[in-house]
Amino acid sequence: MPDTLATGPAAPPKEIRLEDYKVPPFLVDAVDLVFDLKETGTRVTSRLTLRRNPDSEEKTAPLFLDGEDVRLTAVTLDGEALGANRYVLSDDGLTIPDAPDAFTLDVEAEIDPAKNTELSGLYTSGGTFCTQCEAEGFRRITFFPDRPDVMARYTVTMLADKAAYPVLLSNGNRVDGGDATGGRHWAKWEDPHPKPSYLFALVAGDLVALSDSFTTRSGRKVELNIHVRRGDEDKCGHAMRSLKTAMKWDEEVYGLEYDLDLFNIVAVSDFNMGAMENKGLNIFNTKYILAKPETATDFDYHSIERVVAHEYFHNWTGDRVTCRDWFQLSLKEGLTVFRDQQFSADQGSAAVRRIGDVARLRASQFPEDSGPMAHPVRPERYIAIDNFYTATVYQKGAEVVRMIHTLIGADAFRKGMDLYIARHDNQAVTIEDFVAAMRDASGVDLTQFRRWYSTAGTPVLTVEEDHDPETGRYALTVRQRIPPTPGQEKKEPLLIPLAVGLLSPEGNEILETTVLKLTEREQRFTFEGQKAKPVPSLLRGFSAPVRLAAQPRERLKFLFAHDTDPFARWEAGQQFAAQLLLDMVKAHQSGGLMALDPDFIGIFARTLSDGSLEPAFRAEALTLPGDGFLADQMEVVDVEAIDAALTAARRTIAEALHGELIAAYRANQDEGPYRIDPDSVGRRALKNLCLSVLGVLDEDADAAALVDRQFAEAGNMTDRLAALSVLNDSARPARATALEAFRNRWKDDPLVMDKWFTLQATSRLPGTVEAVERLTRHEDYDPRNPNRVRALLAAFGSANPLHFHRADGAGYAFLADRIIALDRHNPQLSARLISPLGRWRRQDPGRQALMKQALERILATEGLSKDSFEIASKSLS
Ligand code: B3K
Ligand code: ZN
Repeated sequence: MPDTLATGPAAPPKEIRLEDYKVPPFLVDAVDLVFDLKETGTRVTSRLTLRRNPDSEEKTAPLFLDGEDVRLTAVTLDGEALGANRYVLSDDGLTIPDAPDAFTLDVEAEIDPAKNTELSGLYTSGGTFCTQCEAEGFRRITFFPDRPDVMARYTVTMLADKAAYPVLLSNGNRVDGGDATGGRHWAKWEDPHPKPSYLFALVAGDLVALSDSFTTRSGRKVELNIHVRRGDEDKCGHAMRSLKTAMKWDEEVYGLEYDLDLFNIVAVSDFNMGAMENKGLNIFNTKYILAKPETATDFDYHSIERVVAHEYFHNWTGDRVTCRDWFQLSLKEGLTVFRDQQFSADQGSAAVRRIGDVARLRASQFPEDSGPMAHPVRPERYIAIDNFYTATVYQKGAEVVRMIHTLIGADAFRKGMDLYIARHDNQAVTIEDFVAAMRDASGVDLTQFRRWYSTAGTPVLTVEEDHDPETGRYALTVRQRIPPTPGQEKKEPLLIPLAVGLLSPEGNEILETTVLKLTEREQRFTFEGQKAKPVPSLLRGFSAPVRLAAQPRERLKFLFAHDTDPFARWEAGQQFAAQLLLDMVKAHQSGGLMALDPDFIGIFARTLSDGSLEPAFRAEALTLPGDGFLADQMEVVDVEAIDAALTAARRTIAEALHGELIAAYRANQDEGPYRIDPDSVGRRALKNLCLSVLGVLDEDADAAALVDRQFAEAGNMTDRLAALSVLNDSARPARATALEAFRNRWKDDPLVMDKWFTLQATSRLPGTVEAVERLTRHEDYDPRNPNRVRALLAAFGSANPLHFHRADGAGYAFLADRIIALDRHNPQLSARLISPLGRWRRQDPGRQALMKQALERILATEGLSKDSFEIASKSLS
C-alpha cells in the first residue's frame, strides 16, 4: 500500500490473512439479548455464557469482544460489576484481561438505529427496525466474538411501541410476549439451533403479511409468512409460490427438509444487497420479493424465484453447516448458487437458464478475474470482507461445484452432499471439508482439482485438431494457460473437465457428449474410427469456466446451424457474431465501410422462424453479443467503434429482414392475460427482441408505430419496458413524452422508478453524462437508498460504456464525485461503485490517465473508509 498518502483512512487498514487463522480462545454457549427499541438510544442488554475453548492453545488469552459504534454502559462478570480498570475499551472492541475459564458476562450498551446509514447492524428502513449482520454487522449491535466459528443458542426479547411496531420478529420461534406499560409491548423469541452471530436477525415494524403453510415430507406443518409494508401485500404471491416450490425441490433433490415450524421473510426497501439468509427470518430487499405483472418484468419474476430459493437453500448450506472463517465464503455461496441454478433449470428450459448463467458469469466474473481485484474462489487476504462478496466467490464458486458434479456424476454428488451434512451438521467448516466429503463419497481423487479454489485468473484453452483419413484417427491437442494475476505469477495446471461432442460433416452427432479430463499443460485426446473428418463441438454446456481461443469461422457457422447441444449452438452463434462485429469495429476504425456478412443475415432469418427451437432459445440466439463481450476481445477497447458497429449491424438486420421481423413480432404476440410459464416468457422475449432490432430504424413509420403502440397499450411491465428501452435510445420526441408518462404513472412505486433511473443512465444518446448528473438532483433521487443509487450510478458505471468512457473524462469525474460523497455514509455501497474505474488497463492512454486521476482523487479523500480504500488502492497498483 502506498506509504506516501497524505490522507485516506485515519490509520492504514489492516490486512487479514488466511494463514493467520486461529481457533477462537472462547466459546459462547448461550446468548440472551434484550432490546429496548428506540430510534436513537436503543438499549441492548446481553448475557453471554462463555467458556474457554479446549481446542485453543491460548490458554490464558484475554477475552476479546468485537464492538463498533456501540456505547458501553455496564459490564458485569458473574454478577460482579466491573470497574473501568478491569477492561479495556478500544475503537474495535472490548478486552477483559483476566477472564476465568467459564463465566457469565452481562453487557449493557446503547446504539442509534435511525442514525445507522451504513445499513449494517440494527437500522431503520421506512419506519421499520431491521438488521443486517453478515459479515460483521453484529458487532455494531453489541459486544461479541463476531466470527462465524463461534456458534451459540440465542434468546431474544424485544420491547417496542405497540402502535408504531405491532410486529416483532426474530430467529426461531416466538415463545412469549405481551403488553407493557407506556403503550409498549414485547415479544420473546428462541432459536433452538446454534448459529454464528452473522445469522442473527430482528425486525420490528408496522407490517402486513401474506401467510401460507407448507407440510414437509415428514409431515411437519410449517407456517410461512412474507411481511411487507402496507399496500404491498398484493405483490407477494410469486415469492410465496417460489418459496414453496423451493422447499419441495430441496426435499426431492437433496433430501433436505426445513427444520423449524415457522419461516418468516421480511422485505425492506433499504438494503445493501439482495437478501439475507438469517435463520428462520430471511430479510430481503423489496426488489427480490415484490412483483405483479404491471410492475415487474419477466426477468424480475425469474430473479425473485432464484433469490427466494437461494436464501431458503442456505438453511442447510450456510446455516446448519456454516463457514469457519470468511475466507471460506464460497463454501456456502458457491454451493448455494450452484443449488439455485439447478433449481432454476428445473423450473423452465434448462438450456436457456444455462445460457443466462454463463452470460452473467462472463459479464461480471471474467472482467474481475482479469482485473486488479482478481482473487481465487477462496481468497487469501482481505482488508474489508464486504468487498469479497464477488462474482468470483459466488459465480465462479458455483462453476467449481458444478465441475465436481460433472467429474463425479450426479449420484455420487448427492452422496457427497449427504456425507457433508452428516459429518458437519452444526459445525463451522472449510472448503477442504466439502471437497473431502465429495472425494470420500465418490472415491474420486480431487487433489489436483482443489487448485481451482486457490488459483485466480481465467484459464485459456487452445485446441488443435489433426486427422488421418487412412487410419480413421482424429485427435484434439488441448493446451491450458492461466494468465498471471496480482500476487500469482505462475500457476500449476488445473484439472479441467472439457465436454466435447463430434458431428459428421452432414451435421449428425457421431460422438455424444464425452468429458475429457485435462490435467496437463498440454494433452492429446484421440478418437478412432473417423474416416471422414468430424467437426468438434467443444466445451459443451460450458463444462468449465474457461475461455476457448478463437475457432475458425466456418466451424462456428456450422455449429450454430447444427450443434445438438443447445448451449454450444448458442455459443457458436455468439462467437461467430462477435468475429463479424469485430471486423466491423476494425473497418470503422480505419474509416472503411462497415458491412455485415450476408451469411449472418441468412442464419438470423432461419433461426427467427425455426419452429423446432423454443422461442426463448431463439431470443437468446438472436441477441447480438453486448459491448462488454466485444470489448473483452479487444486489446485496446474502443467504445465508440463498438457502439457504431453494433448500431450498424442492427440497422442492417432491421432493413434486410423488416418483413420477417414484423411477422415474427405478430406471431409471438400473446392476447389475453399475462402468464409467467416458460412458453409465454419465451414468446415475449422473442417478440421484444424483434421490437428492439426494428426499433433502431427511427425513421421507419411501421417500426415507430409498433414501438409507440406497445408502450401505450402494454398490459405488463415486460412489454412496456421493452418499448421504453427502444425509445430510450431514440432521437424522436416520443422519448421525452414516454419517460414523463412513465414517471407520472409510477412515481409512487420505488422499484418501478428504479427502472426509470436505470434507463436514463444507460441511454446511448449524446449528453447522457449531463443527464445522469441532473438526475442526482432529481426530487426522486435518494442517495441513502441503495437500490436508487445502484439504479442510477452502478448502471451508468457498468452498463453504459459509451458514456462512462467519454473521452474527456466527464463520466469518470462524475462517478468519482458521487463515490466520495457516498463513502461518508455507506462505504459498502460506495466501494462497489469503484470497480468500473479499476478497469483502465485496456483503455487508450488518454482514458487511462483520466481513470487513474479519478481513482487517486478517491484515494486522497480524508477519512476514506477501508472498503473504498481497498478497492481504489488495488485498482491503482
Ligand atoms: N449471504 C448474503 C450476502 C451478505 C453480504 C454481506 N455484505 C446473501 C446471500 O448470498 O445469500
Ligand atoms: Zn448466498
